[in-house]
Amino acid sequence: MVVSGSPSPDAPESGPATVPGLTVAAVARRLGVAPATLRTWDRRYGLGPTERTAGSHRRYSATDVARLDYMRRLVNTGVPPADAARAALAADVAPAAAVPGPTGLVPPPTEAVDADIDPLFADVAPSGAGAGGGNVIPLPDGSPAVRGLARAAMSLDPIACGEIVRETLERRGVVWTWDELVVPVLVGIGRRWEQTGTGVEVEHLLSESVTSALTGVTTRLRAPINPRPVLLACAPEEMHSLPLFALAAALAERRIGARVLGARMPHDALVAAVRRTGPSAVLLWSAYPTSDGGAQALQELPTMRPAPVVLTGGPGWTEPAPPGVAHVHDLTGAVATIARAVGV
Ligand code: B12
Repeated sequence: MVVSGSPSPDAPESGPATVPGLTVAAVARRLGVAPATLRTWDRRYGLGPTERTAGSHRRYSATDVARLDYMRRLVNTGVPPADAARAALAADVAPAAAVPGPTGLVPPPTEAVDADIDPLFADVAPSGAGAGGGNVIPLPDGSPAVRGLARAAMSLDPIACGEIVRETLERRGVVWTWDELVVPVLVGIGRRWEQTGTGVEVEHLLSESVTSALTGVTTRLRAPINPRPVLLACAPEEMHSLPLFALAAALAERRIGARVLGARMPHDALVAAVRRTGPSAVLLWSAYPTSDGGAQALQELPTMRPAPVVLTGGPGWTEPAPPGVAHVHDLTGAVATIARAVGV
């Protein structure tokens, strides 16, 4: 089987449609992998450059690049490097095209690491590691898939992030993907930010990739079973909308239609949305405690019959829930409570 590259697997390796011999730096830029990682893969697994220039410099051929790209994708999905290398060496790859792929835009991670430590793997702390300084995302007990997603996020590779999350959504469903794959990486990234003040770009890129994968699940729902919608919104100053997309996708799997009103929902806009849609349930998310936490909005919701079930979610709700409001603690609980509210 031909696993990637140009449509013509038989194309000559140095023809105009393929990559001429590339240096390690050029391949690193193209794949978004640090040069030291490529040298390690060469030394450890024999995935090195096979071309030589007249001056006897080693250069990567188009097929070498395609093999490395295949290896990188496997590693990003959590396959152990030695297994990924074996598969890449055995694969019938098509030579990589000369035009840089989207990953060609990704700059390699910094090389400021011990040459013997593969920086791709140094990006992600080994199981049981505590601190999250420098290039490390702390992932105590991270599974291979969690480590793969963390690596893809640290490489700022939206294609790999999207692939990993979408594949897991297909295989395991929304709740498992959110609880076991996405949240551990988000928590690790948050901890790293707390300790080093760095990584907001990683946070943004991963949030966008996850949101888009979850929206893919939500938009598949064409005929919701609930005539009155579920409204999901963030408290007025709240930007952490991601859990709302996870909840909407998990509800969509149960054919419950929800409308995500997104980040920073002003009080009066929420009130207007409730009045206009007559929802069966309203959930207000707050991750970051603010002065009013959005409780004011909940007290100002219009009275209607039947009244919507009103819920709060997220660690930003530090005060007890106002009367008539229930707090949900996790995704499974939120889905179950809302399913009851819509009568399924
Ligand atoms: C992604 C992210 C962002 C993104 C949000 C993008 C988006 N579209 O959502 C951006 C970059 C915008 C952002 C901004 C900021 N962020 Co931010 N962010 C995060 C991060 C990494 C993940 C958030 C997330 O979705 N977490 C997953 C959720 C679910 O985690 P959780 O709520 O803790 O989960 C618990 C429960 O809620 C429950 N649960 C889990 N899933 C679900 C689902 C449902 C439906 C329910 C009901 C419950 C539930 O289980 C968990 C255990 O109890 C967190 C790190 C973290 N630990 O969460 C920081 C974090 C939330 N951010 C933080 C901060 C400080 C900020 C900023 C102020 C500064 C900054 N980092 O730039 C700004 C502005 C925030 C604002 N005004 O709202 C802090 C908050 C600290 C605090 N609570 O006081 C955190 C915790 C990072 C940290 N370690 O310090 N952030």
